[in-house]
Amino acid sequence: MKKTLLTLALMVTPVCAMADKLDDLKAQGFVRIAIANEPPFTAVAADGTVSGAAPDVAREVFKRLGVGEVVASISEYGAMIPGLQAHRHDVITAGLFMKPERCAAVAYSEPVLCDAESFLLPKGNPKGFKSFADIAADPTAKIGAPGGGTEEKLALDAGVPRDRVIVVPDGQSGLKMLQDGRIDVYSLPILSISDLMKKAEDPNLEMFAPVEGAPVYCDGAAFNKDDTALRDAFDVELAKMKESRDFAKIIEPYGFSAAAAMSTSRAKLCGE
Ligand code: 6CS
Repeated sequence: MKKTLLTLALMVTPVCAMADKLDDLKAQGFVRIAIANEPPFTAVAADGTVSGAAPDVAREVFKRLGVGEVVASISEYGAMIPGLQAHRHDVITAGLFMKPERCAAVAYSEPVLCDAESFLLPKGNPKGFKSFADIAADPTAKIGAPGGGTEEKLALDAGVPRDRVIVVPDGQSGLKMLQDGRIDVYSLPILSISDLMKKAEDPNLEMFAPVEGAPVYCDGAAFNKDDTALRDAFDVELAKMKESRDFAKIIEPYGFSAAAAMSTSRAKLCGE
């Protein structure tokens, strides 16, 4: 008898866990998302309106789960996972690319936004930078990249010394630092650099993409490891949206490819 009760208790716990967290969010009326404000992945307008492909997908998924609003807080990429683990937000929806070391720390959804890497450079690419290794090989070159971000790690892993990898808080700062000659190259995903160039309208700049030797990355919504049941509920709705093309209708106007996200999986991207 006792064994049966214990088995029953273990069987219902996961459902209760999801029910508790999702019920909490429903009762709260909103879900707290971490974003970076890096268009077109994430964007915050002057009036505080939150958009961008990642928050738009999350807003629609959570609406279908019965949570009507998203409340966003801007965070540096390197601070997003610690913030999630400290329960300062409920989910990261920011283009936080899936990589094994991150997959070990959070519970990712299935893939949402995929992109390759790029360099923003002076016109003519005078130093001929095509890869992070090229930057490492030039002892005078300084590269700007987001703190705790993928491009910072790619530069360090390619052998660029720490003092030549400059942490840049946001796109506008990176653009200005490049224009002022304080860095020789600024690296972000292709769509982010494209957005910056479009807005800068600066004929003295050019983009090199895709960066040679850097993979195509995809993000997912990143949940606390304790919230895998909520993550699974998110994935059910995401899969329905992918199937019905509602997913494509949200992300493709931003320049992202639904097919790219649907051609891969969390298991592959996390190296499971
Ligand atoms: O996941 C990351 O680390 C990268 N993701 C985006 C969308 N921009 C830069 C950042 O390094």
